[in-house]
Amino acid sequence: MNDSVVSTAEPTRPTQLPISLITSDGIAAAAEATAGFSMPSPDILLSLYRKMVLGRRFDVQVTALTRQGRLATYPSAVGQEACEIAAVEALAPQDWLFPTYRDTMALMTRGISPLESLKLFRGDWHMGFDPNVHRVAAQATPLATQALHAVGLATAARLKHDDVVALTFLGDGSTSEGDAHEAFNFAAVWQAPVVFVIQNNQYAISVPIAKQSHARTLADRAIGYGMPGYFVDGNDAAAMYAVISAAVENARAGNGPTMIEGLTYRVEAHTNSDDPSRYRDQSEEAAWRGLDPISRLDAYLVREGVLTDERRDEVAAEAEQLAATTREAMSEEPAIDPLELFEHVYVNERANLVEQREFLARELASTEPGSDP
Ligand SMILES: Cc1ncc(C[n+]2csc(CCOP(=O)(O)OP(=O)(O)O)c2C)c(N)n1
Ligand SMILES: [Mg+2]
Repeated sequence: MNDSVVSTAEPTRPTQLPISLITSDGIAAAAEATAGFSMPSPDILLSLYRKMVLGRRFDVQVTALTRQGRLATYPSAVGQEACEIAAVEALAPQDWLFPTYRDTMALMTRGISPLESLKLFRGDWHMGFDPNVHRVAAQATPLATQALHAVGLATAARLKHDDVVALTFLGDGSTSEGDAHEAFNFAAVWQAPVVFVIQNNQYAISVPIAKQSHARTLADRAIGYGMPGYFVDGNDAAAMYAVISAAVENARAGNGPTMIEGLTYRVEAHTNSDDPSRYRDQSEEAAWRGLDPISRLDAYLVREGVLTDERRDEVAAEAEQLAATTREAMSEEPAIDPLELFEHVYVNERANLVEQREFLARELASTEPGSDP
């Protein structure tokens, strides 16, 4: 590609209504709702179904373990399985995923073990897995920083002619961050092979999307940056998979970034320390639970004769096994040395940190069993 040529092609504009392949009743959507995207094959749909069921069971289990005090905190992605799983399913092994704190389900789906993926939220260790093994970056808590990292890695890959696409998740609220703007802009300027998947779950903790953005959709912003934008039903795994796959292939072919907004809903609390009843109506939650992404795919696959009762039972049994493995992984108390906090921060020791470490060491020594309090 010639870097001095600025593309004058009109980037794809987001549709008025979210792109949908399967309606909320589990029926194939009408042609005008599909924006020309095709239904994925039955094998892919079955794989999406299985991974969504496993992902949800894992997430529900982790939330329960957090209530039991086994983890320090956990942001649930229940209700967002179509976005989480379709994104992972659309990536090739050599591609990179840049997740947020909400995307542990995606980490697990990409092959990271429960023990490793949960270390961070357990307060056990900064990051429990080697990012190079599964090509998954650290789960970012500072909002939108992961988008910059994705653009950086993708730009480097392009310069090195590596066949690598970077996909990053962002929340609706995170799109208000300066880092998100910088990532979108430079991804387009450098034509980086990046796919931005915005999970519009309609809340940034207690702030609803209406107080966050006055744009018709978040995907509309793509046009201003000069990249294609897609507004998709984020509870429709078939649609999310079709659109994300096309964006990944487009990036791989050297055609630059794409912004995809999946319209979904965070049915659970922001984290276990949040009480959503203080800022939203329970009937709203109930309505969105009725638009469940797994039941929708289940209904479609049954109607098409692809999902049998036997297969569903097998997947459910596999999910129970995963839940048991997850409980087992969290059953042992990790050996934590609080003084490790000070390691890996600076190459050269800093006087104030040395002082703080010595203070903590004295505190720990004075609280050891048998010491005089
Ligand atoms: C730079 C920064 N500012 C503020 C926060 C505090 N914070 C944590 S989560 C959150 C809401 C983010 O909402 P959204 O991007 O929609 O993601 P969601 O949690 O809904 O998945 C905020 C403000 C933070 N982590 N980082
Ligand atoms: Mg949100």
